[in-house]
Amino acid sequence: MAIQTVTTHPIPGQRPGTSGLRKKVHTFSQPHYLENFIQSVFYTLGDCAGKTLVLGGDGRYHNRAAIQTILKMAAAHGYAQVLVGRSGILSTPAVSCVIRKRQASGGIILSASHNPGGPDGDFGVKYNIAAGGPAPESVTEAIFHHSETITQYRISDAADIDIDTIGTVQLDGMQVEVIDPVADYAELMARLFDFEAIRALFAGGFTMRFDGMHAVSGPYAKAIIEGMLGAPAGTVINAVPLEDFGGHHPDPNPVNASELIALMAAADAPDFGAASDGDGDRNMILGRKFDVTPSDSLAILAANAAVAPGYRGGLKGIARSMPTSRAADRVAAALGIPCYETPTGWKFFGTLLDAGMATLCGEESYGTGSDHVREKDGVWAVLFWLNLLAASGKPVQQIVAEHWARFGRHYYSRHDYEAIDSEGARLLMADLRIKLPALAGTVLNAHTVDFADDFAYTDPVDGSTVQQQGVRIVMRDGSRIVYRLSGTGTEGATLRVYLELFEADPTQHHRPTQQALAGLIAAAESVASIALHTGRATPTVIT
Ligand code: VG1
Ligand code: CO
Repeated sequence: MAIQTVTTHPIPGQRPGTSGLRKKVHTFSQPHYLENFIQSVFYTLGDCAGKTLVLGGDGRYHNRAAIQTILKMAAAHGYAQVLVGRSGILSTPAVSCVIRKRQASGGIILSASHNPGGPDGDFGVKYNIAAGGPAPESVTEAIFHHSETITQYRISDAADIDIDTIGTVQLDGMQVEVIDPVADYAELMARLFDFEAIRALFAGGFTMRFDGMHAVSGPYAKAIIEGMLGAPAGTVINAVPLEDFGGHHPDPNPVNASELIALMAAADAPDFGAASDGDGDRNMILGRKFDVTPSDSLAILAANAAVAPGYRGGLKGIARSMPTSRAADRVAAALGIPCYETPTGWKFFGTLLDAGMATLCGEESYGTGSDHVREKDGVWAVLFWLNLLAASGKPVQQIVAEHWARFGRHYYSRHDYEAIDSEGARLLMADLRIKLPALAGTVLNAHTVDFADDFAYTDPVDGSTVQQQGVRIVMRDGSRIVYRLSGTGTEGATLRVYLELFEADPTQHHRPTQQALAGLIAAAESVASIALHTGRATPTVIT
């Protein structure tokens, strides 16, 4: 066995986006593509000798091949040990959990998250730091700069190793420990939530469907919800990870999880429904014929956190991404704790969590999490809801309605215009930015603009700054319109328009969301000329 130094050349476009580097599989599988990026990660990290790395992915097409390549490159860089999930499986939150528990120096997650998989789908790589969270911008930028000047990479010529059997294998001088992907994570969940109460709930006939969407969370949900909590077999559906996610889009929203939505609308619907995404960090929460918006879910969990043993000591603060509704802000105010507003992407929560300033975090994109790990966490959110349902004895819809009655309702929706022309998208944002200074004081469909700006953020812990994180138009009545371009897509550009309207009056809390937001939707079009710039009369996905 020998370490080879392979000559390569920079491949353009290896700048990580909102959450890692995402490209089509055929881009990732071209010669040197993955190797260049991993070598750039290792250059950024510096001396890797003697360190421990965690490695796993969501099981999508190319996962296994990529794991073998990365193991051989890790061996060539002197890592003492790599912990790999069996069969290459580790959810994003499980990687975060294992990094922290085993005090690894970091981890590599192979996933394009909610993007479709299979040979014609997407692949992705994320690097997580020793705290367990996504690499901050300073690290991802350094990786990108190395990728622009790379001339060679180092890799062992050892044979592929068996990653399907738990145990330790030697790869050159490096130990590869194949671990149970679920064990450490399940043990953490059992410490955070009242498993006794949830077991009693299921024993009493409470019914649920968890849709694994043939992605990574199936094995976790099966082991915990059916195995440890005693829910009947069949509670977890689409539980086996498939390389192409069964041809579906592993994005848990009411549009993509249509099978689950239909189940929850049937006459014999279960009491509770939930789903997670490709890499297991997102969650969707459903009652009978009822879906909970992610922004409301964050606020409701925060307001009821004391039901869970892991949060009984109180919350230090709440953090939400800027486009996420301000429902959580009202809960934070009631609890007398701070609420932080960060740019989109979980990497911006890391410093707040590390500093003990925030306990719960959330994003409108079906992401919820806490300081138990440094990633958003799908199964965790579902267990939190189960704990709440067990403690309250109330159905999902009633919990939400009572929350609105107490705090007011933030009507909320996101309109996505996917795979639009990149130049049109760029022009739309540029035109919008020019208009911003003149918008304050103008009236848009009966909403008077308070201020309009391009969101910039200074991290309160480390002082780092980022600009242009989304254009927001904030009304005097608290309504908001936010425009952003996605940083996770792999085709053209995706425009996201986020709409929020606050309604204090409980008699007005049960209107259809799109109807309640109609005035703001029209205002969003009139300000940004969306149809003109995108060539689309309607969004591709409304959540
Ligand atoms: C999207 C979401 C963002 C989320 C990110 C990663 O990013 O809007 O809230 O953090 O995906 O989620 P963007 O840039 O496309 O809007 V995941 O589950 O795909 O890692
Ligand atoms: Co994800």
